Amino acid sequence: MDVNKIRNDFPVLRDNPDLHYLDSAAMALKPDCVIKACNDYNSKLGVNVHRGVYRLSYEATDLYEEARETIAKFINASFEEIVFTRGASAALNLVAESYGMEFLKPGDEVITSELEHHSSHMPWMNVCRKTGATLKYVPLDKEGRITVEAFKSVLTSKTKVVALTYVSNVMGYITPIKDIIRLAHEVGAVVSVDGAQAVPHMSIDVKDLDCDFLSFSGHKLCGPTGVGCLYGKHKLLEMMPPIEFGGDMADTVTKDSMTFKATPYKFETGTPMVEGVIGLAEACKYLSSIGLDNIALHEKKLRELAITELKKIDGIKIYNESCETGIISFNVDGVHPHDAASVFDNNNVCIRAGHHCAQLITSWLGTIGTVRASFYLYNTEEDVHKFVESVKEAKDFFGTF
Ligand code: C6P
Repeated sequence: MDVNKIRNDFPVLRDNPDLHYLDSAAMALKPDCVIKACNDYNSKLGVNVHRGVYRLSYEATDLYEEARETIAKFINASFEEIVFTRGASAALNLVAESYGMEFLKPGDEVITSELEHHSSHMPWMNVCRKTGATLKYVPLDKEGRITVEAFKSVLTSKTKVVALTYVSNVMGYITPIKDIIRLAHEVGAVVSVDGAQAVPHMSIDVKDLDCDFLSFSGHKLCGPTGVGCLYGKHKLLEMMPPIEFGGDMADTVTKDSMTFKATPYKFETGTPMVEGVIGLAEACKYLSSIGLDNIALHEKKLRELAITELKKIDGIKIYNESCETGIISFNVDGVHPHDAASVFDNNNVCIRAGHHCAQLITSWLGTIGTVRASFYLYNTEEDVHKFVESVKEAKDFFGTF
């Protein structure tokens, strides 16, 4: 992997050579090809899809639907199993609002965990309250991981839904999701996987995983904002009712009846985010051309270097030392994560601080928040050194108070 060549694909990095962007878990930067694909659609077409009876609209529709094919291939899904949403949050909510509200009843159980992002956990808390189903949590092990053994301890014949993250946005741990899916299927439960932090960083094959649903966002995989995907097994999507009604998803409407288009269109109400979808497909092609396995290895190497260097500094609490992806969550002893973050900003190091929309795990860790650095394909060893230097500065500066 030629990181310098890759960096040259990203205008933000070209224009800001001193920038150390370590916040890709929040949002990845966008390469030229993605920006160009969005611009090309806007400048050469810029018209609606599925509606116009004219050449430009047919062309836009073709691009939009070809993008669905590309994104489906990216995770080894079928065309009709890809529903476009505003992002991972909207996709995760769609599963809960549609599948959960339709099929859960009092006495049923939903399994989730304290590692979840709010967008994975809260929709099920809401649906359980409304349906009378019970929400259960996989006990985390001492490192804060979901293990297969712990999952077995909460799985029962009453389990109907399992909603778990594939990769935690705070701890970066990879959930043993394939084994969990197999066990969940043995009791007839469906599994909704939050893939927001997984799909951008590792090869995903939904058929091999056998997951029922997988949600992810475009902006974390070098794509545009405001677009994401719900993968759902076709037979499940067919059984599920739409949760939004209106333009484009309707088939026949009379004063007292309505029918809907086939899956996936019945879930895509209104004018879609056409440029977002086209840009997202381009991002999938871009990442595939570099290789997801190469990207994962690169992130791991940078993370290992960072951990080795961080461990040389006294007074740093690393919460996820054994993590296998590119995320480091830590605190400088006695320093509020936001105070520490201000030092990073002064050094042009972009990191995130706080609870990362995952309050269950921050309270499990016994803290108000963490400082989080996250690596991606365009990061370098120099980024790591500047980051470690900033940690030292934060410690020296605030440690004197
Ligand atoms: N995590 C982070 O900085 P949206 O915002 O809908 O694109 O993605 C929601 C989401 C769902 N699951 C996980 C595991 C996530 O990490 C995120 C987004 C960002 O960690 C913003 S809070």
